Amino acid sequence: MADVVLGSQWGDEGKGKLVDLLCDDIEVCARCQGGNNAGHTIVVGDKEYDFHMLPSGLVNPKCKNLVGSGVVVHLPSFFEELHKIEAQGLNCDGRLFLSSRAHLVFDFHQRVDKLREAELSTNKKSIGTTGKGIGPTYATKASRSGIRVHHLVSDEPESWKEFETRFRRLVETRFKRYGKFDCDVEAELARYKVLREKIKPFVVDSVSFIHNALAQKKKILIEGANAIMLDIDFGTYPYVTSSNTGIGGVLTGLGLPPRAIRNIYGVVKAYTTRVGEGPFPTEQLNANGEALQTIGHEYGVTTGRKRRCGWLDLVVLKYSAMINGYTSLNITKLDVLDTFKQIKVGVAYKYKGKTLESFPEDLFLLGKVDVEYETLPGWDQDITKIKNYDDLPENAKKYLAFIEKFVGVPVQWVGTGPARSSMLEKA
Ligand code: 2SA
Ligand code: GDP
Ligand code: MG
Repeated sequence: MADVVLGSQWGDEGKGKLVDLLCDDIEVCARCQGGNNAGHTIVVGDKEYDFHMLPSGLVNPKCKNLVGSGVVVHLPSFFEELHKIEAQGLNCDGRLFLSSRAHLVFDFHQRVDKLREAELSTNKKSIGTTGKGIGPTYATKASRSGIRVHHLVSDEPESWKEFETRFRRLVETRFKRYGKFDCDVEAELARYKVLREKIKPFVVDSVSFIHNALAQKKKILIEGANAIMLDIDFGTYPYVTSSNTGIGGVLTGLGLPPRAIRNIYGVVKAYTTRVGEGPFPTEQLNANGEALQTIGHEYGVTTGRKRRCGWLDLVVLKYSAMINGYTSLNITKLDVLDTFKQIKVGVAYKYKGKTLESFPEDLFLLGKVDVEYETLPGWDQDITKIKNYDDLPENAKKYLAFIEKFVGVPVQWVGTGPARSSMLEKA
């Protein structure tokens, strides 16, 4: 059976840390969607690892790691990330696998990502992407003109020909759309001939890989990237990423049947953050938001951008729990709230005096809602040294109980600091 870790807000909830904790006991860790736009910081002892596209299970020397078919992969970044974590002392030999069905991200996709953002910015409508070529690659995938890993590595002579033809056509059509930008097609093709040999040992049929693991009753953990409010279907479209970041993407990105899923862990930051543009109803453009940003060290792991900050939004969380069906929650970064005398949580959206039933799809409407808040007392105490859930201050426990009751999903873990040891499990 497979357990799943998913982001329940706009990302950066601390999924990597939970994956790392669970991986002590895990035999296979898999990524199912997204690309190197994701960023997970994992702190183990005095070492800090930044993962982007590779599964966080690499931190556990016994764990095998799969980059699934739903992931989009920029091969130069794949190797860069791998070399970086290896230089930090992780031995990844024979433990990292890449799906032959995954789509490739090329430099030109990244150029197009930035050109499109620049174009949108003239109308103040840019998405605030990471510039990693994620949207343009999923667009070529959906339009059936994409290039997959097997096109590159197959020994069938027609495959390389197909790779080359597709590559030339893709660049040509982008030149037509965006004007001629810097892209040396011949040099790129030569570069990919080298990368072809380098990537070959990592490539597997991921469907067989994951189903063999299931048949052998291996413990599997699936690591979601980004989060449900950035989901292409259920997020704040168009201010979203280009994959299904919820439970749907887990199934389609790995070829897993629903009944293979056991636990679905929703990771919830004790407040809310968002990077990039787009609506954020509980955002605090004031001293509270600044305090959350500073105390929480809220900077993007991939781009270094400041994350926007605000109070916990339970309307979002309830919507998120409906879609993903969490079996339990991991509330992270509770320690960041330690110094707040009062803590607010968004409990309803009101429009024209009426409470909305769910999270609205129409961003114009969303922009006009009034958020109704509940104010809870803070605990005004350092919780970072606490080792047991029961020893948390009463008001912290009340805060957690409030979330649990509102969302109807039990809290299983609470994060009280960045380290692996700073995670309290509720008995
Ligand atoms: P993209 O690049 O096409 O996926 O961007 C589309 C939107 O998705 C948001 N997005 C993210 N939001 C939070 N964290 C992400 N990962 C990095 C991190 C972000 C960083 O872990 O810190 O370093 O800036 C991530 N990736 C994509 C993005 O901001 C757009 O709103
Ligand atoms: P992810 O994308 O969901 O894996 O999250 P990120 O790694 O992008 O961002 C979460 C950040 O919060 C990282 O820097 C973590 O080290 C840190 N973090 C995780 N859990 C906690 C916690 O409970 N308390 C504190 N203070 N930091 C945490
Ligand atoms: Mg992140």
